[in-house]
Amino acid sequence: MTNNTPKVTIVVPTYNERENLPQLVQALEQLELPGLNLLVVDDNSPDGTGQVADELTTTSSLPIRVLHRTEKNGLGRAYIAGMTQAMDEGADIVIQMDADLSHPSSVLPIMVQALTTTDAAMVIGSRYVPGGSVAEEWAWHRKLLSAGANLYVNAILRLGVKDATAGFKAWKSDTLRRIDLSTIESGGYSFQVEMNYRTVQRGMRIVEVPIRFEERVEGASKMTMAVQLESAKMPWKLRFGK
Ligand SMILES: Nc1nc2c(ncn2[C@@H]2O[C@H](COP(=O)(O)OP(=O)(O)OP(=O)(O)O)[C@@H](O)[C@H]2O)c(=O)[nH]1
Ligand SMILES: [Mg+2]
Repeated sequence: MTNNTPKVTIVVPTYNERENLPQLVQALEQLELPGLNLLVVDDNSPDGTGQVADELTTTSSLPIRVLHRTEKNGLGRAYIAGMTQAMDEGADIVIQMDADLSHPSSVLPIMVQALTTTDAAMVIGSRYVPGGSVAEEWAWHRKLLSAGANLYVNAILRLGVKDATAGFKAWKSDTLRRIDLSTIESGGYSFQVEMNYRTVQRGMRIVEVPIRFEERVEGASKMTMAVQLESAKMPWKLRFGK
């Protein structure tokens, strides 16, 4: 890492998050974490999130860049483009975070510290380790689906992590280079599981720190049936495919 202060790039994919993004930026500004900067990856959101992001690049005290993509192409594809750009721009640490304020920014310093002071290759902001939780507003069937998805994924892939589907993660850039992002197959949310699998396959260590996962503040979920189907198939494909 360079000069002891690592360059920490948060990659935030957005699709129709115009109400949430300014609030997220404000929370990140307040952290005053040295080396912190933000890369927004917007898939040409119809609600104008891309323009909101552009405006934030001039008004925020945080360094912000916006990667504009032409169409909605799935969470996995947005992350691969964003993480690749972050590494090209010299990030030492790359963080994945949702725009909808579900992920507590207050835990970011702890995740960064875990990466810089231990041999962890990646840190998960985890709902399912002691001290972690999901918002009470979550309906019982959603809690069941989330817990079930974790059992399912771990039964097939034996990842050895409690929160295998989490979307709040901090990566050493070295880990991402070893994973070879360009060959990741997932288009949608199964990206999270595929990335964990690659990490474990290459013998690298994943550490989990507890978070409380909040209900999204504004806007609607982008979870679709097609996305869930891909997520259901991906563990089998990873385990038994070629
Ligand atoms: N650029 C881009 N961003 C996406 C896409 N799909 C989802 N996102 C973003 O990825 C993040 C996670 O999506 P969410 O809809 O919050 O998924 P979720 O957290 O499982 O669902 P909720 O709990 O209902 O919010 C959000 O910041 C979304 O705006 C996509 O196709 N392209
Ligand atoms: Mg969300």
